[in-house]
Amino acid sequence: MYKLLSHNDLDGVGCGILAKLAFGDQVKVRYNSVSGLDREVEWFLENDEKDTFLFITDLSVNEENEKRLEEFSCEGGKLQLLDHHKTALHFNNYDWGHVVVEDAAGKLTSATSILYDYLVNHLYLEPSPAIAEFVELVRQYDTWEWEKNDNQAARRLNALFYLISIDEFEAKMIDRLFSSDYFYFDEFETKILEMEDKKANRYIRKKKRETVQTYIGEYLAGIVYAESYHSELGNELVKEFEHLDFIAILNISSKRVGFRTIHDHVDVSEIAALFGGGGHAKAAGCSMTEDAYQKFVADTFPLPPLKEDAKRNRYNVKESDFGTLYQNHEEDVFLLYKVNDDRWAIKQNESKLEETFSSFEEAERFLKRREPVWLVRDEQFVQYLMEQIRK
Ligand SMILES: [Mn+2]
Repeated sequence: MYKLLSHNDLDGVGCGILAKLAFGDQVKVRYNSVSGLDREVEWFLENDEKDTFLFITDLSVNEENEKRLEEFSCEGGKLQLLDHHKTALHFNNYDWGHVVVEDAAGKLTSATSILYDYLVNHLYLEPSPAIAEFVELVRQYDTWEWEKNDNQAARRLNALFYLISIDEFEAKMIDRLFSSDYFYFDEFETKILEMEDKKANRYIRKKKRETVQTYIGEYLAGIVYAESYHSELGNELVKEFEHLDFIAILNISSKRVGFRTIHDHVDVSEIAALFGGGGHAKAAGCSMTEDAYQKFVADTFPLPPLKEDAKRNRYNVKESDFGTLYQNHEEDVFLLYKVNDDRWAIKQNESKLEETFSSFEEAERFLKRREPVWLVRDEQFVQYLMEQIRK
């Protein structure tokens, strides 16, 4: 018999699917959270048959279980830990540990891709184009390579994983990988994925209209409350409001804050660290401490939301010869216009601001960082120009 203990995300369940393709009903699979694995390992060591071959994938055990597993191995127990997290590299010191972060070709690995290679090399599993494609989608999702490659199939595979139960997902994938020459989404899945995309887009459009801006230290942040679609929402907001240094997504019910940026001058893991959190340079998070609550929630509560720039204008467009018109919540209007070949200026209502700028972008950035302003619609722009002529 075989037993596989794996993570309960797409990559972890990808491992379970491969194990079932290889070993059929000879393998028992259990999916765990990061914190739940150690209990399962203890249960295995105390209760399972001594000749059961244990696989641990996409997760690693604590120090105590590390020792107990080494004892188990020395006493003739069969086990294999396969992982791709940097923090697990020390398991390579054991005969039963195999941790690879990057493969020989320099590609980032996932637990599913490592287990696939392992099963094929040990002749437990016949390789096939359908399985290889599935493994590659999981790998791209888990390593975030899908974003760079705009691999929508990888994104959709993960979305499907969360739309149906793990049991259903497993059964569908096993059946498909077993019987098909290539990987595909069936008609029903395509339909629910389309609906899910539409729902996400509606949610994100609504959230764009609820974002406020404020300074957090020296950085200008966009702040929004959201419980779902965090990564898609973060991506959309950083693109829509380019003048912001980063986006903070507040989840009040889980008392978490997520940070996202695309700008190289900001490292959001440093911002998260100010509130006891951490992460990567472009995406990070922290718990909602009292300090974070004060800055992100209490202090920003009275602020009016940002408005999106008018999108379908023909006349009031950036760098127009007549100038470009913006407005704030107090109904002040701002005309951004070219003074001469290389200077740009801003007129607030009837008075010109002192500052001048070397480019349109610089002037717009200055304006948008000072307070929420948005590009007004054509009708308002034309009316404004007519009034100016009358004067
Ligand atoms: Mn993984």
